[in-house]
Formats: sequence, structure tokens, C-alpha cells
Amino acid sequence: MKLTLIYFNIPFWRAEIIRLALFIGNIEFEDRRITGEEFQRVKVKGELDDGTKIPFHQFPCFLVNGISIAQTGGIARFCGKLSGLYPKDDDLLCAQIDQFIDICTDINVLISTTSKIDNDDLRIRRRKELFDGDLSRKLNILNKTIRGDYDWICGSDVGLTIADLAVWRLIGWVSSGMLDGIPTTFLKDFPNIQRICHSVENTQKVQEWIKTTYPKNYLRGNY
Ligand SMILES: N[C@@H](CCC(=O)N[C@@H](CS)C(=O)NCC(=O)O)C(=O)O
Repeated sequence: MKLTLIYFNIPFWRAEIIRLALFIGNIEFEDRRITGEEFQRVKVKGELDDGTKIPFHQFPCFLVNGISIAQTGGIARFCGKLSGLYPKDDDLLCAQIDQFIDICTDINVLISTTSKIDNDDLRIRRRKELFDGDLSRKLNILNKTIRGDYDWICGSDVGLTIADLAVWRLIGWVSSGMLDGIPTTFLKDFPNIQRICHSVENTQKVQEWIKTTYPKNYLRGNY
């Protein structure tokens, strides 16, 4: 099976959940990284310059033997099944994992509403308001939803799943300092989220991936 992930040249959670699931599972894939210029053309045409179809004109896009698949959650589940980080025959556990991927999407979308604000002062003000209001509320609920006695979202019997990868990298982005107006030290107030992030950070394959693929001095997050 020929697998290709198409995304930008950044370790954003939408791509990392997929790249890492495959890397951890020792599954070979092409990690194709496109430029911002090509992205602008894809947004209009719905295909790469080489004619590869991009469903919904969005990234990430995943090719399985040349067939294009979109949507972060669906791709992550497909790769998670290949790598053993998502169950193949346990619908309840699947749903428990899915809910965390979807809350990551909700938090991502909440923050993205501020990213299109060009005026620096206004953007920073909006982000401060967001953090003081809806964003902290969501983080608090996420923290409460993760069990206080678990090192992994689904417990130590299950271990690492794509839910842990999603939360770890999304929170890395939110706490990185790249988002002006959002503080970088908030994770200390959300110990259950922080513990999951530490578990993922301390995974040997994750460390290996970071060392070999992340730009030096990349603002990876404040865990
Ligand atoms: N629902 C999609 C959203 C993906 C998404 O918003 N991707 C951004 C890049 S990170 C994008 O392609 N935006 C262009 C657009 O939506 O037109 C998913 O879960 O993958």
C-alpha cells in the first residue's frame, strides 16, 4: 500500500497526529510538504500542481494508492488502525478516542477565528478575551474530562492512542507563544492535560521524530 501525507512544512497537530501514528507504527509513508503558494492555488482549483485531487480544497490530504482522502479525524483513524493506536474492533473505545480528536478540532477552530485579524492590537485583544473566556472554559472542561489517575487518555491498559497525540500537539501549539495574546504558562493550571502531554513527550519514538523532523528552536510548546 502506497501512503502519502500532504500538508505544509510545519508540525501542526492536524498533520502530526497522522505522521506520528505512522512513524510510531513503523509504517512507511511519503511525507509530502507543500508551499503556501501551492496552497493558495489548491484553495481555488482543488488540486495540486501535479493534478492530485484535494477533496474540499483542504489539508491534510492523504493518498492511499493514489486515492485522495481528506479530514484530519478520518485520516488519523485510518492510520491509527494501521499502527495499533486506534482499535479495529472496539466501538466504545473508538468513540472514547474520537471525542478527544473532535474537542481538539473545536479548540483549533475557536482560536482560528482570531488568526485572520490583521490588526496586531485588535488580534492580541481578541485573543486575550478568548483566553479569559471561551478558551479557558474549554481547557478546563478538557482537563476535567481526562481522568486524574490516568497517564494516557484511555488508561494504562490501552496506552498511547491517537487521542493522546492530538491533545499533546494541539496544546503544544496553543502554549507555544506563536499565538500572540495567549499566555504560554497556562498548562500548570490543567494538570490532567499536562500529564498526558508529558507522557507523549517522554515516548522514545516521539523524541526521535522531534529530533529528526522539527526545525531547531521550533516553539514546540510549554509543557
Ligand atoms: N475539517 C478539516 C479542516 C482542515 C483545515 O481547516 N485545514 C486548513 C489548513 S490547517 C485548510 O486547508 N484551510 C483551507 C480551507 O479550509 O479552505 C479537517 O479536519 O481536516
